[in-house]
Amino acid sequence: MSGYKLFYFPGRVGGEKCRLAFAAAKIDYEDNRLADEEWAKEKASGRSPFGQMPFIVTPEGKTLGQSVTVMKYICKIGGLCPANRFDEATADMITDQVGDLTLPLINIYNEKDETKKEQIRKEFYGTTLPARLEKFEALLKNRDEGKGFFLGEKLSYADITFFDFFNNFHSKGKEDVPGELEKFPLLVEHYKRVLNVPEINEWVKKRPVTEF
Ligand SMILES: N[C@@H](CCC(=O)N[C@@H](CS)C(=O)NCC(=O)O)C(=O)O
Repeated sequence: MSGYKLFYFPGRVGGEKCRLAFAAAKIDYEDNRLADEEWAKEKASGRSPFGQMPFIVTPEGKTLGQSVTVMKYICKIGGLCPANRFDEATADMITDQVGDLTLPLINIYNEKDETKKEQIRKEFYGTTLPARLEKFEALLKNRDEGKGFFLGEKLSYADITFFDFFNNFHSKGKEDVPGELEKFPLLVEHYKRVLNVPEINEWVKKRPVTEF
C-alpha cells in the first residue's frame, strides 16, 4: 500500500476519474466508499478540505479535494502528464472542456419539468455535444493522425477525463462504446485505446458494479 486514501460515495459519478488515475498511474490506494451516515461523520470531522467528496489523504496526512485536481495530481506524480508546458496546457484545456460538457448533464439530471428536461437534452445531444466532438476529433487528428492519445504516444489526464465522461455517464461503467461517439471514428478508436490500457482495463473489469 502506498498510503494514499481516497474518499467518495459508493458510485462512480465524480470519484471515478480519481480511481482511473490511481489505476493508470499504478499507485495503490485505499478506495474508501462511504455510505451517507459514514460521510456525515467524516464531514463533521472537518478533514475534507471543502466538506465535499471526493478527497484524498496523502501518505503524509495532507488532504486534497476537487475531483479534477486530485485526478491531475495523481496523474502528475504517476508520470501521466505531458512533458512540456504547452502540451500540459492543452491537456488542461481538454480537461476543462470535458468539465463544461458535464454541466448540462447535471442540469438534465436536476430538471424536474419533463418538457424542459427534454429541451435541454435535445439541445445538448443534438447540437452542443456533436459540435464539441467534432473539435475533439480534430485535436486528436492533429497528433499522429489520431492514432495515439490526445497529446501523442503517451496517456495523460486529458485522455482519462475524456474517457471517463463517456464510460461513466454514457456507457454506465460498461465496456461498450457509447452511441454518442458513433459518428466520430477516431474518437471511437481513442475510447477503445484508453479502455485497453492494461491497468485501466483491469480496473474497469474488477471495480464494483454500481448503477451510477
Ligand atoms: N467540483 C467538486 C464537486 C464536489 C461535490 O459536489 N461533491 C458531492 C458529491 S458528487 C458531495 O460531496 N456531496 C456531499 C456533500 O456536499 O455533503 C468536485 O469535482 O470534486
